[in-house]
Amino acid sequence: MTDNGPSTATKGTPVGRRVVLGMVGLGVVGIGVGRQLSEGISNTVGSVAPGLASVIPATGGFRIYTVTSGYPEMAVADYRLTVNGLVDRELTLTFDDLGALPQTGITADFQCVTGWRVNDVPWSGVLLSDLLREAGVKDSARALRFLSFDGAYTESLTLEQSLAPDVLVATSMWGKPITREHGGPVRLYVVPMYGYKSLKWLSGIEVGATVVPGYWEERGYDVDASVGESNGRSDDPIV
Ligand SMILES: Nc1nc2c(c(=O)[nH]1)N[C@H]1C(S)=C(S)[C@@H](COP(=O)(O)O)O[C@H]1N2
Ligand SMILES: [Mo]
Repeated sequence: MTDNGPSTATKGTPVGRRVVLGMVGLGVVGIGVGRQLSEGISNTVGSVAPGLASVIPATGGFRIYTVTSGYPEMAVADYRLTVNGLVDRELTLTFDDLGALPQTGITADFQCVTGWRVNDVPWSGVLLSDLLREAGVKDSARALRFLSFDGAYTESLTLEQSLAPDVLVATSMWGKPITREHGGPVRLYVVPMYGYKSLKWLSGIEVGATVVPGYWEERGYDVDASVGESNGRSDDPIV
C-alpha cells in the first residue's frame, strides 16, 4: 500500500493514494504509507495547518512520492548514470563526471498533476540536451526512456521534448545536493510538464526509436504531460 503519484480522484486512483491525499490535506508530507506506518516519519509534522507545509525545511511544500516501499539510498561515490541505445558513444558517468559537464541553473515552479505546486524552485545540473550532445544521438532516435534505481519507476520523453532548454538532469535543488527523498543524488526536472515526468533516482537513459510509456502513463496518465494541456487540467503554464 505504498502507491503514490499523480493520481487524481477522477482517474484510476491507485490503491493507497486516497489515504495519502487525505493526509496531505492536513498539511502532512505525502510520503509512502508503508514507511509512514512503520516509521512514523510524517507524524512529526502531522499537526501543521493547511498551507503551512512550506515551512517544513525538508520538503518546502513538496510532497515526497515513491512507488516502492521506501527511498532508495545511493552514495554519491557509487552513483553511475548510463546513457545508451541509439547513441554514437555509450556513456557511464559518475557524479563528478556530471559536474565536469556544462552546468545550468533553472528556477521554475514544480507542479504535480494532483494540484500542488511549489513556486520558484532553484535547480542546477546538466541540461539533458548537453548530455545528449556528449553521447551523440543517432538519426534514427526519436525518444528517451528514463530508468530509476528504485527499480520500479520509469519515464519517457520524445527526443524533441528532451532537447528543450528547460529539461535538466539535476544534481542540486535549493542550492544543495538533492536529498535522498527528493531523488538524489540525481533526478530529472522537466519544467514544462507535470511532476510525474521528473523521475527521481535517475540511473539510466535509453535512447530509442519509439516512446515507451512510463510508470504512471501505463496507469492512465497522459504521455504528453504538458502543464495545463494534458490530463484534463487547466493549470497556468509554468514560466
Ligand atoms: N522514482 C520516482 N520518481 C518520481 C515519483 C516516484 O514515485 N518515483 N513520483 C513522481 C511524481 S508524481 C511527482 S509529483 C514528483 C514528486 O517529487 P518529490 O517526491 O521530490 O516531491 O516526483 C516524480 N518522480
Ligand atoms: Mo505527481
